[in-house]
Amino acid sequence: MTLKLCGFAVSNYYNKVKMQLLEKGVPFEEVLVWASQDEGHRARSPRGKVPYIEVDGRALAESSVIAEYVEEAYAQNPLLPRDPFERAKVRELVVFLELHVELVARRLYREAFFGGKISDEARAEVEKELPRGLSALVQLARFAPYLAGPTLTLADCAAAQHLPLVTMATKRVYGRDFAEPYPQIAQYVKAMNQRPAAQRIAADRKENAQLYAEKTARK
Ligand SMILES: N[C@@H](CCC(=O)N[C@@H](CS)C(=O)NCC(=O)O)C(=O)O
Repeated sequence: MTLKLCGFAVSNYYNKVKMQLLEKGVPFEEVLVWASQDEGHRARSPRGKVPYIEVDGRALAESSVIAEYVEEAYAQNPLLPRDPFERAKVRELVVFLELHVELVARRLYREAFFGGKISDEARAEVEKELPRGLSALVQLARFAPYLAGPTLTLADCAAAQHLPLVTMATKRVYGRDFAEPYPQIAQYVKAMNQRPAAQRIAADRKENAQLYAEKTARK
């Protein structure tokens, strides 16, 4: 049965899983589902978030858990190295990206992308914490040419979605790109954007952005 990827194409977490599926060549069907607290949605994704996947009528939430499932269920084009320590190094990158980069930068999104305003306190905290997260990431990343070394891994599927938003959000909120001290980040994002998987994701995101804007305006 075809794996169903549920969510919407503007979501970077959704696109992280989508990139993995495309890069591995796993057949999947996309199902448009908005994040919501509806009971039906929460029955599949308990915090009302996206993405989740459906396999044989069973649901699985949390992008990192989904990513691990996909690696185990589909052996082709592996995105985790064989060596246990190297596998753990890829997971370390994914965790740093999520905890110390995405979740910090995310506090800016309301002001950067949704016409809201963030508190002075949040603004100051992100200004302190995000450079630390980026510096930690750059310390771990190899950019050779991929994040974990010579081959594409799950860390790239995450980074290709998370890193561009750091640049966009910090430029909008602070008027400067917090990733600028690390030119390797911009170079890497540019190279990742050339990949056919990334190009499809960008085209789908653009198409979904209109619908998403209409939906947000109706709220
Ligand atoms: N930890 C979750 C985060 C997913 C997430 O935050 N998704 C966003 C869309 S990018 C969402 O559903 N937001 C709606 C909400 O938080 O209510 C994962 O890795 O899947």
